[in-house]
Amino acid sequence: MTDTMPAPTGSADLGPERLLDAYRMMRTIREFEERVHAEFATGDIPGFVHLYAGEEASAAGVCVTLDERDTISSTHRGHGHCIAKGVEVKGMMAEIYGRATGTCRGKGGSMHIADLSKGMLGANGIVGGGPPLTCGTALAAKLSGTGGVGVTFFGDGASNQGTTLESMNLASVWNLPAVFVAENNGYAEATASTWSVATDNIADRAAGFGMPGVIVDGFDFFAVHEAAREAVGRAREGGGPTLIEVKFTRYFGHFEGDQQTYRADEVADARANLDCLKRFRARVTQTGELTGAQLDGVDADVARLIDEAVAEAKAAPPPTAADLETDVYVVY
Ligand SMILES: Cc1ncc(C[n+]2csc(CCOP(=O)(O)OP(=O)(O)O)c2C)c(N)n1
Repeated sequence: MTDTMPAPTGSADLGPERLLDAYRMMRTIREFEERVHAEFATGDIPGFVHLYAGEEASAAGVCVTLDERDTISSTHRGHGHCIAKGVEVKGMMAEIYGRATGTCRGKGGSMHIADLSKGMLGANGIVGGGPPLTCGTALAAKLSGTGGVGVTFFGDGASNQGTTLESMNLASVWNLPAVFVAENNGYAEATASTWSVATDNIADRAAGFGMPGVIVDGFDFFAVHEAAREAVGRAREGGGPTLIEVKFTRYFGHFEGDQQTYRADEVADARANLDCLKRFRARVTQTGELTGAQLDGVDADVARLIDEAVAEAKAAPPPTAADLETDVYVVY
């Protein structure tokens, strides 16, 4: 931790085992994204890829509070959400390579990874597509009394979409067990959120929908977790929805290939001074909740896992022409 790096705030109350799980989630996301960044540059990965590096504390801080009753909906920048909700990493990598062994048998690609068995409703190429899905699963959980909570992650750009605003209204009117997580990374493609969002903070809009709104430092796992634990707990107990605004910086361009002419280099500073993984490590080793050796062990496991995932994805077969007619309709 550097002198300028703010100390993480918020209490974890997770215990060493779940703290290690949270660290593994964040490290896996980071390693996955750094590797996809490098592999995409070789030209082997088809389609568009939007990377989540820098934003790990949001997915992990929220998802570590969830269980198998709960669902999440995601965005075009969805790899981190998938990993945090437990989607299998090798299947995800194969999906991104368009292989038949992928999570969606190579038919979805980066922007459409879904695994309903894990409560992951899908990454989503439609900006603002996730919140209405979460209203649906939250309503289903409420009516069937499962105690489940629906969480939707969406960007600052998506926060301006009618679907998102309508969903927040509906969730409040129907008192749904839902949590709205606005991931404000400062830009929608090249448009600054300070320009496109009419209020100073996205969370300020919560009052207009009759729900609590909270702003958290998105580089601080513990701050995100504390806000998420409270929001998820309230939703589970019938207290209705919450809007959490998570503020941070994405480490890569909007998509792979983005020249990023619209922003000054805010990334070097964030990586050096704000990074969620560095701050997590500093906090848990200072408090003695975890040791550096435990964290190093996770780093080594994750590096091996991602190496294997890439090698297996590259060696896997693509879908065949016959696969075109399968998985077209889903029966629930
Ligand atoms: C309905 C719709 N409009 C426009 C687009 C094109 N588009 C893809 S990503 C994006 C920006 C989204 O920004 P934000 O919600 O802030 O998410 P971020 O990329 O910053 O994670 C846009 C406009 C789209 N995919 N869907």
